[in-house]
Amino acid sequence: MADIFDKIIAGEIPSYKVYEDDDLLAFLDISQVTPGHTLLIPKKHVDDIFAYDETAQKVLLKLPVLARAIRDSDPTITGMNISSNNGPSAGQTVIHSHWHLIPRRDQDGLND
Ligand code: DGP
Repeated sequence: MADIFDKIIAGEIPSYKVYEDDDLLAFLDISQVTPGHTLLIPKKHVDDIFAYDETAQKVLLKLPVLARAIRDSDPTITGMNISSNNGPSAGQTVIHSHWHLIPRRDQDGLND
């Protein structure tokens, strides 16, 4: 059964796309923890990191490239939280593997 991210990939649900190639898609998270909060996903449906194959693993090489591009797009971004919840017991709510890239700014106060 198609999950919500499959529908975003298919264009059946609108999203603000940040990056796309044959295997990967990045788009803004609907609930922005901070401005620019982005999700990076493999287009091929894999539930979680435990199911990664060679195609899904391309996400892992794209993470630092995308992180740098997001940071470089906004001079106020000075850090970034990057994480992935794997399995409902870990807080995963959409069962299609995804990585959160959450820009951080000095004003967020995490280094106070
Ligand atoms: P997680 O809790 O790690 O499974 O994160 C799922 C994320 O997916 C959550 O931060 C909100 C986001 N999300 C859920 N539905 C949609 C949607 O329809 N569009 C977008 N852009 N993001 C969504």
